[in-house]
Amino acid sequence: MKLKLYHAKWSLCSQMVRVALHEKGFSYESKLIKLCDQYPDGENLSIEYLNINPKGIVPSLDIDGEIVTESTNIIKKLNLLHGNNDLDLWPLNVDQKKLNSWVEDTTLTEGVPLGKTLGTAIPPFSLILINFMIKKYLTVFQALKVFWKHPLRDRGRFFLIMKFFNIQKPVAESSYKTLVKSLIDIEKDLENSGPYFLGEFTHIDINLMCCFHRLADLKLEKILELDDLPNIATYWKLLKKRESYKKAILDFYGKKEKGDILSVFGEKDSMHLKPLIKMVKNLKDH
Ligand SMILES: N[C@@H](CCC(=O)N[C@@H](CS)C(=O)NCC(=O)O)C(=O)O
Repeated sequence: MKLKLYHAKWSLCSQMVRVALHEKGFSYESKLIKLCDQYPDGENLSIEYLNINPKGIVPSLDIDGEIVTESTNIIKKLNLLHGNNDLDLWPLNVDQKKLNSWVEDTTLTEGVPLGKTLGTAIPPFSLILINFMIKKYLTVFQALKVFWKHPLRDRGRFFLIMKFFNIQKPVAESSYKTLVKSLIDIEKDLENSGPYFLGEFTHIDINLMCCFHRLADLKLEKILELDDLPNIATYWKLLKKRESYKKAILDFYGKKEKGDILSVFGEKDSMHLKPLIKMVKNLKDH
């Protein structure tokens, strides 16, 4: 069986699929796509890529000529195939309803308003970097081209606005509550399970590994290390120890990714860290 993954280095949904591929023990051909919000020559809007994924987003997986899109679909599909590792990401002995709803809530799903679920509450915090990259790498003409060409109209519009304005602060602030509530729910759920979210390692641990890692990228990792959320602190340490964390996430950071993060944050924490920690303390007692 031949697998070809179309993905981006710094893309949450691509990370999820790469972790799944690694965990299941699949080797694959890698086709890195330069995204239009990070590179002037956005390959995700090229005719070639739009023939693969008409929405112009990554990841997409070619399985022997069949194109599968949407990270959750891809991971579910991979789970039905046999890789070198005997690992079931959807084991029948775990609560399927819970697994399904948590996986849904930790995926970036079109149509779900930003900030409604954990999966859509994290991208607003990523905007600080996207805002920076659009301003740095795209000319006005290129930003207009993205606006014009992007099949997802809202994204094209969003990217164009970001060329001129810094919108990340208010958008991130509107996601505080969902992020904090989700962390408190995870903390409570871990109380009765462990070491992984539903006991054994499943699809939800992949999504949470990538969501938590994104918080670390955005200099919010301290929120995962609080005395108020001790189960999350232990769980996050465990996730980081998995080989897939290094091979499918960390190893994909090059000079550009590291440089952009450093340019935006320097050695400082995120401006959102303190208010978020305060909110954890307030909401945890209720
Ligand atoms: N629901 C999709 C979301 C995919 C998605 O939004 N991918 C982002 C990267 S994480 C992307 O391609 N962004 C580039 C763009 O929108 O132009 C999935 O889970 O695969």
